Amino acid sequence: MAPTVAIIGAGFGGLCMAIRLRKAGITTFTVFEKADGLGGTWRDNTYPGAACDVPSHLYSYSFEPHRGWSGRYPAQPELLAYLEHCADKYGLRPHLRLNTEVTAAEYDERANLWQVTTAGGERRAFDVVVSGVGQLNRPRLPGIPGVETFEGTSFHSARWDHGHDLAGRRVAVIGNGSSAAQFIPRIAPVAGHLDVYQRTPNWVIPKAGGAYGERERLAFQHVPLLQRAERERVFRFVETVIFPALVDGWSRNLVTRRAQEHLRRQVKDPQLRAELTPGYPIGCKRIVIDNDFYPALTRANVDLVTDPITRVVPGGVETAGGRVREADTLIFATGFHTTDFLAPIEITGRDGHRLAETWKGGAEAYLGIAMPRFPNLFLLYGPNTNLGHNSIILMIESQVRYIMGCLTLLRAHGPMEVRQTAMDAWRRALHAAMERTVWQASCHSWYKNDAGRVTNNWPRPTTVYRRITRAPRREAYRFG
Ligand code: N01
Repeated sequence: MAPTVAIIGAGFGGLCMAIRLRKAGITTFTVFEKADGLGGTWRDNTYPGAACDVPSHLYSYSFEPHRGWSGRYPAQPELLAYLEHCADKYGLRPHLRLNTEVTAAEYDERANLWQVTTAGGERRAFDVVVSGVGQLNRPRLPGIPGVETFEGTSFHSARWDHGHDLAGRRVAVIGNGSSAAQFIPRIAPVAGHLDVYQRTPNWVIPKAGGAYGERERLAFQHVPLLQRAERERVFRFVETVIFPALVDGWSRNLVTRRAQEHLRRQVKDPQLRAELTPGYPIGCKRIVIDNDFYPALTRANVDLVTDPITRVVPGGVETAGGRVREADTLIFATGFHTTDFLAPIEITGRDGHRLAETWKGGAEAYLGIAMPRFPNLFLLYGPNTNLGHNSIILMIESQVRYIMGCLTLLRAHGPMEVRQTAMDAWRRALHAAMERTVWQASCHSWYKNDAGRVTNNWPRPTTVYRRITRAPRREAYRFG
């Protein structure tokens, strides 16, 4: 009999899992989604200019090429429409439970089942749980004193208030990561005045190419071979040019020079340029890929504020020295809770082991997918599977294929749990590879937990991950 599967999350990961199950003829699955629509991060992030800085042909499922991309980089509405199309084409709608937040999953050892609980109090039993909750799903507000006293309008970039008109207003943006870099150029021409509060400068490299011309669009639409060739070309470029910069000083120098040149070309004012020059090696934090951010900062109505913020006051933001800069609107582009992975879902495995407790020192999983003491629980985009250089869809597809292999094994041999020895060997290899990466350098990034351990990123080429997840090794698991 086919196993029953609970998939948590209807983003790129959860939907990919659902499609592969359907393709294998398994229909005994449910996709739980806390929001009122599918799409995950591409549903949540609707800020002006929201787009993907990974090329379109790589940022789609390999089995479902999208031939109508408007340009080299997909915009958020296109990505959301693509996922909606996939849900329709692969018959996922009847399996989707929207507005249904999973709050807990508890393993019942006697029955070898996961009891899944939702916020509405419903409890259902499944053989298998697959988490597709992502790494960037819970917005993080800065712990700046006085935020609650602000009298204007405030919101997080991932919860954009489209009902609030920014025209002519004094707008303050806190944060300058990839999200801020995308929306600042869009709101700067509209706002009366814009203050960008920068705690740490980011390295920025240019985005090559833009919208497709009619000929390119038609060519990709009608000649599938061209699209495959483009996908392969981009894949090779990021693996051979960008990835080495993360692990090798010489390659890093080349990319650093590209970023420095980009800054020199786009910012003429030496003081502003100095303020925008990072003091840590490129790649340590996620590199911003953008052509419009720097020019926006040079506008007459935009100020880059580098004085540390001391507090938010009812009428604006106070910086060191007591200066208050007035603001009508406060936008937090302050990122996400990234290192506590499945939280706040209460996951309890065998012998009452709580996942939150197991991960106290930092989240980890064998291949980023499975954990000892948590049988038949599999993770998509789990610990140490984020990329600093390529499309996450490649990692998700590898994981889904691996989990499909696990389902075949557990149908034949019963519930499966990764062995502690496999987990320990994995940890040693991972940490050894991690030692060589630039993420270990001294910088603060969302890739690391509070103790400074890199819990989010995969330290080797995508091709290596694809190879080692080709199929589960039986000896890494115990069954029954
Ligand atoms: O968030 P971030 P993001 N006081 O965490 C600052 C993906 N993404 O939403 O650097 C003052 O990068 C913080 O400062 P510092 C991508 O993986 C992908 O922009 O910590 N400032 C930083 O500047 C990306 O990396 C796309 O010193 C505070 C900013 O807030 C990830 O999402 C597009 C502060 C947070 O930056 C997250 O990006 C967009 C405080 N108390 C995003 N707290 C694609 O195109 C935080 N900051 C694929």
